[in-house]
Amino acid sequence: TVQPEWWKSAVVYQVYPRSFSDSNGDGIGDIRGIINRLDHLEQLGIDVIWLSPVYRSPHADAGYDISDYEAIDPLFGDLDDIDELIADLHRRGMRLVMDLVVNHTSDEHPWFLESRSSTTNPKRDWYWWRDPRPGTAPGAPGAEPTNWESFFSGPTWTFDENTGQYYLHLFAPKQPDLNWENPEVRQAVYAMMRRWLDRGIDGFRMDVINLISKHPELPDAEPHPITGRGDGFPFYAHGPRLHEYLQEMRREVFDGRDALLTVGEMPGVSTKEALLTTDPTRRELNMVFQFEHVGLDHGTSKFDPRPLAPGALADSLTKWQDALGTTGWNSLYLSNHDQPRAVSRFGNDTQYWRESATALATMLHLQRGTPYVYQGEEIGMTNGHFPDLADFRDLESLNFYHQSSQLGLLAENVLDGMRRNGRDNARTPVQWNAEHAAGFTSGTPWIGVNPNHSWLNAEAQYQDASSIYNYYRQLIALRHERDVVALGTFTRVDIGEPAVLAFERAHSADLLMVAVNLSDEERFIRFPTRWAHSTLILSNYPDTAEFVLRPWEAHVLTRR
Ligand code: ISL
Ligand code: CA
Repeated sequence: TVQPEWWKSAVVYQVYPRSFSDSNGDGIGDIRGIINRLDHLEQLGIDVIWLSPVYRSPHADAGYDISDYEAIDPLFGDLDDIDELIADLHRRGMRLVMDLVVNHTSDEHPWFLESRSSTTNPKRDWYWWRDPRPGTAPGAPGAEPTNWESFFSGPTWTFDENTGQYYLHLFAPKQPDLNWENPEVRQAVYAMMRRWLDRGIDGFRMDVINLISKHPELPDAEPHPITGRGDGFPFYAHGPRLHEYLQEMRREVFDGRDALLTVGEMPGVSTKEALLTTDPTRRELNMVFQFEHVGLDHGTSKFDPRPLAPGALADSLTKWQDALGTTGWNSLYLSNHDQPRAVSRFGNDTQYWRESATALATMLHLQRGTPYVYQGEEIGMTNGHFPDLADFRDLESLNFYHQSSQLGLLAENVLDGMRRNGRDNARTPVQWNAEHAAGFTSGTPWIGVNPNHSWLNAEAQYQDASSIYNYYRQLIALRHERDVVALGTFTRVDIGEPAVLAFERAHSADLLMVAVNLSDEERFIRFPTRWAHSTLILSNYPDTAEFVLRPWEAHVLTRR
């Protein structure tokens, strides 16, 4: 029988299929490529794969624009490949969670093709259609129904000549937002989800699920002085019916099945909303991805990065541990396909590459919550190498670049921002070995391989007992061996050094103390006296020094 809360002691590994492993030499990763690499994941000890979208898609946003939820894009394989992946994973005692992108579809989805065909089409109301702003010339700048700025630059509305109305897209024009107010939309989504579960998958990661309920009046935002557009987030996120929809989905899709993993991606979520969503008595989701810690280094935008204050990361994560406490549940992540590489962003990817990658992992994996490893993180992959504009692929970065040059920003500054925080950093091919294209493909990869694959690659780390990969194995094993890691309470311990995150975990008589130096400098530490007689069970340095944690040193102690 399936443990109802198995996902509390599970470690999830995110596969971004385009960049994981290419089996047929076309330069794009595919499902067969994943099947070929399952030993790497099993050896690591991971329990679940979260697979980013592999559905049929025009790939305007790398698969997050879906034109058929129930077909696999030929770039990635076919349904037989998915069935084989599910069977192979289950044979190994692992599970598969699929991405669910239902805030929007592709503009090439048959639902949208029908919806846009006429104002009287039965599916017209499946999307957000609105008249031009009164007193304006339809289609002209400023005639959009609201002044919201899209996530990918430009207005959130596109004019449709044929029917004289605008449709809403919080992301690219090729990603029209579904209208969840319409019960037919919800039922169509639930039916599709049920068919995937019947196929044998073990849960969903739900893309921008906090955007499915919008403020029905669609009010204007505070306009930016130059673009005239503003942040509509307060009106299109966490709308009045969000919790109603999530509870309905739970009943319609998940009730009566074995326990599944559900994680909602929620940019901008507050601790209060996260608690409402993950409190199990409310029957919504198991956990959410919150965004506070991945926004700490944003200036006027993500492409205007600011240095992190010492202790800012530790303080933010502690705040979330405390807020969700023993009522809600955290998902723990430092990187994914939308974020720069954790070791480059929060660590030191030159002088303390190995130390900082393992320190960050220790800090994250030993908190209360379900940890997520993003592909390549387990070998300490670093930000990509993008000398020129032509090296970038992601539409978010490219749109931002073009909008910025229209506004007269200095190209070199904008490029620097893209190099630091652009999403392509996470999307360079996984570095399997030191050979051609890092062993990712026999052909030409769709995006440049990081030149550091000559020394930074999985093969070089398997046999090296002190490698990042083998350190992750120990951390993951610890979660599986000791209930305190999955189930223990979290209490931060103030040791007088803001750059050190120290915390206790307690589960009945089993106690852990975790102390991580999140800086390039040696830090003095004194543990509370109750830790005087304890055993060091894990550390990322080969030896210990008295009274100090060296740069990025991490200690895990236990006592009973
Ligand atoms: O990376 C971001 C832009 O700065 C995030 O705001 C991101 O757009 C947001 O987290 C939503 O992400 C998800 O939905 C997007 C898709 O492009 C991302 O890849 C996905 O993770 C639209 O489907
Ligand atoms: Ca391929």
